[in-house]
Parts: sequence; structure tokens; C-alpha cells
Amino acid sequence: MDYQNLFTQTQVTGPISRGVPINSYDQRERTQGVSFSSLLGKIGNAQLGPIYLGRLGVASLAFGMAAFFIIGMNMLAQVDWNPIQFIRQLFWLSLDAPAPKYGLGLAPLNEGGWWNIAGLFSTIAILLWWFRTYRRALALGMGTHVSWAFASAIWLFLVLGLFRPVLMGSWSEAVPFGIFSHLDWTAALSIRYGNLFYNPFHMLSIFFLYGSVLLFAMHGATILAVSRYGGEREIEQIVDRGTASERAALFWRWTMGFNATMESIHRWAWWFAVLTPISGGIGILLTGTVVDNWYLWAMHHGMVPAYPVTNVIDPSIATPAFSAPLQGAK
Ligand code: 07D
Repeated sequence: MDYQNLFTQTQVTGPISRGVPINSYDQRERTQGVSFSSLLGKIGNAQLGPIYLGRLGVASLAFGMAAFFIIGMNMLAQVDWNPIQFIRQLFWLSLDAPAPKYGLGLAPLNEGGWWNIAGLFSTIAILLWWFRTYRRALALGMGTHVSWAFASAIWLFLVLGLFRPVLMGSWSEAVPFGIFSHLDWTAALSIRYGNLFYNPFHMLSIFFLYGSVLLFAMHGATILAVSRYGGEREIEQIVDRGTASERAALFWRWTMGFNATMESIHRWAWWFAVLTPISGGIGILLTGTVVDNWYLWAMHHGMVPAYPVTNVIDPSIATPAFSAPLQGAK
């Protein structure tokens, strides 16, 4: 086999690198301990640390751990505090949102109140972590691209657990904390609102999700394929043409007539990834608030054929006002 470079990782181990100095305050917030792991070096940088803790990081971890603890203890209570059953039934255990009768009010702790608290704490943890990414990027003189990409995922997270339930007037609309239960919720939402496949924003979200996967594979493969010419040193390749990036570009021009550039491919990747949860969030926000049945919506807009006239009443559209004259005609 010729050189393929799919698994072989170059491990460079040098003196400890503590990163660029910023200011004395930021230096103080970094942990001092630094170690090397050749195992980690097989998938990334072998150096572990220093980690920047900081107040935002510590607060975020505290809220995240509190949410995790609340969810775990609720699940443990559901199996009568039996650790063996906890592990055996873990995938089926769930901390559910309050029942519809509580609306947006506070439910008793054991009837969904804990769900509200865990939801609040995990939301605070995620928002604090967002600020951490934003502030650390600024401190390093970087752009804030990572933070805005993270914000797009947080948008979908907030639509699912906060914005849509508030618009629907009930916490019961939100996603439960549980492995199978959140999958059941996903399937149930799709069925309840007439099959999410007909939601055009779900379609768009899938387009961007699959598109991200395709772009990631194309980019990863291209760079690995020219790494024998130093292609992974992407910045140098932007200004120092004629070697790896010229071959990579020519490969795509030969095979499909067009190529992204060493720079623009990252813009493609960023936008495809970010548009996945942005379009998804719009689709979920419209579900049940603006559109009650995506299949009927698709029928109305000529995406799927209309039902043939059979004189059988479709229960999903049979409101009393609508069905009474039909029944009278029998
Ligand atoms: C979920 C949000 C960001 C997450 C964050 C992190 C914690 C941890 C805990 C501290 C990923 C949160 C952190 C929770 C805190 C502690 C302790 C991002 C997320 C910030 N679908 N579908 C999508 C496909 C079907 C359904 C998206 C494919 C069925 C619902 C995506 C298929 C049904 C929803 C997608 C398919 C259905 C989606 C997600 C195929 C029933 C959504 C994008 C081939 C199963 C979500 C518009 C994403 C959405 C969504 C793909 C089928 C239901 C594109 C490929 C028909 C209800 N589906 N789907 O990036 O946005 O998620 O919909 O069948 O809500 Mg779908």
C-alpha cells in the first residue's frame, strides 16, 4: 500500500508550551500542572493543560454538575435507590417535564418541579460556558467564530426547552431529560404534528447536516491526501502556492470543475454547520404554534397529492364545525 495517512499521527513532543502571555490576571487563572500523554497525542496534541479556569468556567461547571446531580438523583429515586437497577435501567430512566395541567406554573418537585430546576441550571451552565468561549477568544486576540457557532446550537436548545414551550403555554411541551425518553419525545412530536419530514425547515436542517458531513469528509480527505506535501499547514499553503494546495485544488477542478480555496472551505464548513441548528430551530418554533399538521400543510402547498375524495372523514381534520354538515349528509 502506498502512503495513505489515515491513521498515522505525527507526535511532536517538545518543551512545555504555556501559551502566549496575556496579562497577569489571566495568567493567574491558568492551572499550573502540565503533563504529556502519548495516548492523547494519537488523536491530538500530546500536551494536557494548562486549563484556564476563571470565574465563568467554575460557575458554569457548578451549575452543570448541579443539573447532572438533580437528574441523576431523580433517576436513582425512580429505582428505589438501587444502584444495580439504576445501571440496568439507565437508558429507560427519565426526569420528565411537568404535566400539561401545570401550564407554565411551577409544579411540585416530584411532578416536574425538579425538571424545571434542572432545566434552569443546565441553561445557566450552557450560557455561562458560552460567555467563557467568547471572553477567552477575545483574550487571545481571536475572532469569536467558535462562540457564534456554539450560539447557533444554543438557539435550537433554547427553542426546544424554553421558547416553544413558552409560546405553547406549557412546560409539558419541552424535552425530558432521559436517553430513550428524549428519543420518544422526538418521535411523538413528529407524529403529533403530522410528520416532521414535511416541515421544510427540518428538510433544510437535514440538508445542512448532511452537507456538513459531506464537506467535512471532503476537506479532511483532501488535506490528508496532500499532507505528504505539508498540506495540513493550511495558512502557509494559502500564501505559498504550488505545492500541496495547488494539487488539492487541481484535484477538485479535474473531478468537478470547481474548487473551494484553502480559506473558503472553512467558511463553507462554518456556515453549513451553523445553519443546521438555525434552520432546525425555526422549524421547531413553527411546529404547533403556526402549523398544526405538516402533512396537511404540504398537501395545501402542493408538495404531496391531496387525499382522494372517499367521503370518509379524516379524524385529523374533523372539527365539529367542519364534520357536522358531512355527517348530516349521510
Ligand atoms: C439538539 C441542540 C443543541 C445542543 C446543545 C447542548 C445538554 C447537556 C445537561 C448540564 C443537534 C445541550 C446540552 C442537553 C445539559 C447537563 C446535565 C443539536 C441540538 C446546545 N431527522 N427531528 C433534527 C434527521 C426525523 C425531529 C435535526 C434525519 C423523524 C425533531 C436534524 C432524519 C422524526 C427534531 C435532523 C430525521 C424527527 C428533529 C437536528 C432521518 C421522528 C428537532 C439538528 C434520515 C424521529 C431537530 C427541525 C442538530 C430540529 C431535529 C435530522 C427524521 C423528529 C437535521 C437525518 C421524521 C422533533 N432532525 N426527525 O444539529 O431542529 O441537532 O428539527 O430520518 O428538534 Mg429529525
